[in-house]
Amino acid sequence: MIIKEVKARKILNSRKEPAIEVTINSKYSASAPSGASTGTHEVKAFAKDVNDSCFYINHKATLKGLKFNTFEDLEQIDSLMPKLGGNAVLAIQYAIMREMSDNEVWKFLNPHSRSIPMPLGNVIGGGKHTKRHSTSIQEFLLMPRALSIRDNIEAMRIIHEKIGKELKLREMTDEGAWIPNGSDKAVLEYLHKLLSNIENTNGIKVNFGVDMAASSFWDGKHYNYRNLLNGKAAKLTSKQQIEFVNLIIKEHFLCYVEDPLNEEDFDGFSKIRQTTLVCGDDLVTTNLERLKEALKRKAINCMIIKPNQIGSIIQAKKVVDFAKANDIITVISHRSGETMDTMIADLAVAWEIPYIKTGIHGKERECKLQRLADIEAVL
Ligand code: 2PG
Ligand code: MG
Repeated sequence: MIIKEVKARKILNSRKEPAIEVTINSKYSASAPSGASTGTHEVKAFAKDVNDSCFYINHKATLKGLKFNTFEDLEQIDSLMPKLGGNAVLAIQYAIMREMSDNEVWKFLNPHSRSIPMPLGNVIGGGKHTKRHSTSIQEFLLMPRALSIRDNIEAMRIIHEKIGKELKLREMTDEGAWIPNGSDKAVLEYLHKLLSNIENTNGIKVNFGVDMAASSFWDGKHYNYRNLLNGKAAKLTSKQQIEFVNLIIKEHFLCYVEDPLNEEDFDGFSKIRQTTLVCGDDLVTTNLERLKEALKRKAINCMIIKPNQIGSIIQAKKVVDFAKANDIITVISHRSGETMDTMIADLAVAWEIPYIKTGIHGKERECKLQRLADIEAVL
């Protein structure tokens, strides 16, 4: 396909922050999300700001006439990074992929895939995803174990609704998770008990885990919990944090722990029980060099893939391939400030990524799950 026309405009993401949408040949559009608990090593979303990136795409970039036939051809866009920033590059690449594939990106990239990811659904949360007083742990995540995505979506929806009613909660985080009144420890105990009873889970085995996003409450010396237990704040040293995380993994059978330590503590990560999925998000930031470091230091057995952390679909694919070759489990993920773009669902299928973290509640989250259900129905 040849680019005849490119249009970029400012839209708002789910947090009402400016985001970019790019349309190619007046037909297919794509947009990119933004984080709140961003890792220090992420690329900049916009070189200057959204308006500047839109202006550059609309009036200065020489995209017209460029030809794209394969995934690899998208590398041509990577060179615009210094002028545009990662989110703008990604939105252009996504829109071109839609145009190349007539909106069937997963099929275009990997027609033989039969792989639908298991969802990780944020059901209770706090941290940087709300301005209200809440847990320091950012996300409490459901991992339903049915074989079909449809059944998994339904189980998560039922549990989400049940928790809201049972705990009489009204407010939600940026990602549509309930903001609890209790302590971090109380939430762990509650979820453990709730999910142990299969009657509460639509008859499906549902495990749970956490994204601690620990950099967001690390001050360089301590992990500062606002309400760790019984309404009491607590300051934990690195050593105490490692002990605490290992304890809750064992006590509550956590199947997944993301960013349990701050984003520079590779050695601390290596001391977390790797009988569970120990996942690096801010630690790795979808960056090949940081993944290599994490491997060398035996820090993780699992990692988050957020294409906009690295700002290029080509570079994100390299990271996924390298992770797979080294037996690191991958989890493709939404951001807390999301758009209606569903590309991560297609990428999960095309790249045969085993897990997707994309929330449970809210239209920007549900559209990605729906896209997976639609692909499953075709398969
Ligand atoms: C995370 C993400 C998504 P944010 O920490 O994993 O849940 O949050 O987009 O705010 O970085
Ligand atoms: Mg995270």
